[in-house]
Amino acid sequence: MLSHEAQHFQEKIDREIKIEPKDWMPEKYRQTLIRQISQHAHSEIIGMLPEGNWITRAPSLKRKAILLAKVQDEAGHGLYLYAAAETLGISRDEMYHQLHTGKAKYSSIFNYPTLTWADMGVVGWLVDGAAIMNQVPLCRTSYGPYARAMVRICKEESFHQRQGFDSLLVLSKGTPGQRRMLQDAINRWWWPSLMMFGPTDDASPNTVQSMQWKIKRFTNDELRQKFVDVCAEQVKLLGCTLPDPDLKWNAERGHYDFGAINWQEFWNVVSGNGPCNKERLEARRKAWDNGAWVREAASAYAAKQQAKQAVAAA
Ligand code: BYC
Repeated sequence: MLSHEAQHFQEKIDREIKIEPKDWMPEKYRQTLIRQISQHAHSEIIGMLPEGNWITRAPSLKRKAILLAKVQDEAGHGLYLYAAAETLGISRDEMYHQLHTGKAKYSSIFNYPTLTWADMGVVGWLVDGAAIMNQVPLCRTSYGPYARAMVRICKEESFHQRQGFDSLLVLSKGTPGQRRMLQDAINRWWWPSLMMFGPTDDASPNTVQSMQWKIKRFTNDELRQKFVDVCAEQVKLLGCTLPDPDLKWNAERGHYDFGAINWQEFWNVVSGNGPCNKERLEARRKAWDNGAWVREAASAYAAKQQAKQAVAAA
């Protein structure tokens, strides 16, 4: 039998009333949100690294300005999300600690290397495209601060996806070498992008409860299918193909069928053994250590200001 508080909580969820930081909530709801939002925030911050890698090598001033703006946006997304997670009673220092010690996960996709300029466009098209597919429904997630952060993030992600596709369209009309580079990038990013949606529904321990609490609005497999359906059409505009011999329109289902995902590779990457896991975490730890003097100076300044105010008040 549910307690009065638990009943009231579930009624609000069922009536689409947002849960706010000071409302009563089950401990498991709070912990699920802390896990998901902090993982999401870490993904944004770690996600800056593979793209940041190309800022100095962008082929024109226009592309450099666009890439710079995109990478800065990702930092902003991380900050809104850390702030949303803090409303659930965890400190930012604790979240960073969880990331730096490998306790907290971040999206598997950012453990793959960005080898050519075409990767920048493909990351925009496929990685931001997958992110949008997952994040638009999160604008209606049941926890108010997370839902509100997602509204702004989705607007920016939509620009990211378009700039990626735009740069790929240019490559697709370029030299044979540029077209080969484009197809190669699609071949390398396609399967990892499908893995971004998480394990299949029957292997996803969190989905059932997250759907009941309306944290998630669609299951991992539902979102993955929508993404495949969209990309299978978009790739035609680039004159390219997706690297899946089993990709085929299924008129009966009204969806594209697609081939088997290598889940062993996915779990290998998630457990820290992907191509770039070590490099990514090292970069984050180094940034944290190098920033120690800034944190100390800011704390010393805040203490001084507080002392001054106390004297003035006395
Ligand atoms: N990578 O029960 P499940 C971006 C974990 S960044 C790593 O299905 P859930 C961008 C999962 O955490 C976009 N781990 O979990 C930034 C769970 O772990 P626990 C990032 C994964 O939470 C810069 C376990 O596997 N987007 O757009 O119900 C540049 C079982 O999974 C992954 C978000 O974070 C993965 N791919 O569903 C460009 C969106 N998948 O229980 C672009 C918010 C699963 O051991 N997050 N795991 O801790 C979500 O929507 C959900 O957390 C997921 C997973 C759909 C990802």
